[in-house]
Amino acid sequence: MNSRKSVGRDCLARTFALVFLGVMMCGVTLGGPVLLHYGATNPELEGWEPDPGIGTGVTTVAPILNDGGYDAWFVSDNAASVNGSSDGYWGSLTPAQKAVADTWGWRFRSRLRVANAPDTGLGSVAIYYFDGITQWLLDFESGPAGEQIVTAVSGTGFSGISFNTGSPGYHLYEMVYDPTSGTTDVLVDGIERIWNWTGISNPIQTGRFKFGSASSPDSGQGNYNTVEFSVVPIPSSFLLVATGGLSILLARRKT
Ligand SMILES: [Ca+2]
Ligand SMILES: [Ca+2]
Repeated sequence: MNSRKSVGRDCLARTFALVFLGVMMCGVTLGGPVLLHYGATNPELEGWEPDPGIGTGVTTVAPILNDGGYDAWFVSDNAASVNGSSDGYWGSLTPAQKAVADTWGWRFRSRLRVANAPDTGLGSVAIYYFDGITQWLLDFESGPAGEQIVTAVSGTGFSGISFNTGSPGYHLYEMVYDPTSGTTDVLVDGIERIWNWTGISNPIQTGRFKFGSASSPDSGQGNYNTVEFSVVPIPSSFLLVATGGLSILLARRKT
């Protein structure tokens, strides 16, 4: 092979490799937790944005310590009618984070409990995410013995697919979005309980996630121990395959 051509191709392959790895590293950097609430800390100190009704008589908030072994921040919707605004705490994705979330997926999880028993759901205790097309909302309620029930909302009036945990107290709820199928799975305490959920159409907002009351026509208190929205990083297995493929490409260029 002409040596000048060979050097040129090597240079091209190396440039491609650097650009490729740069893009991949950028994707990895963008992955991981975007915003986290933990324990009894005021979410505003953690970077969450409060709705106007937060801390008013309509919606009271406060720390709560050793609540069955967990510290938490509670959000209590005190209005049995629809609130003037949705009363919760917001976080937003940057356009770059939103692009990674759309392509590689996202996870929104919370360890919480509905404090009153019984308490109908109807959005008074909720976590949700707007992806620009669909709203993914988990609605929480409790039964007579305080057993915690989660509903993946897919219709009007907060109707949807429900799972009864069968026990009171805190549980860990996770929404995991699969960009391949465009559906979301719901895990409770690490076990998949709801799958192939398609959410509910809502193109009004994009790249925003929230916990608290969703302008509910109902009252109710949620005690939030953990709330975390994560953009899913590029899987390391993909990186291995990609870099492996690149090595083969470079080796072939050299022969
Ligand atoms: Ca309300
Ligand atoms: Ca309620």
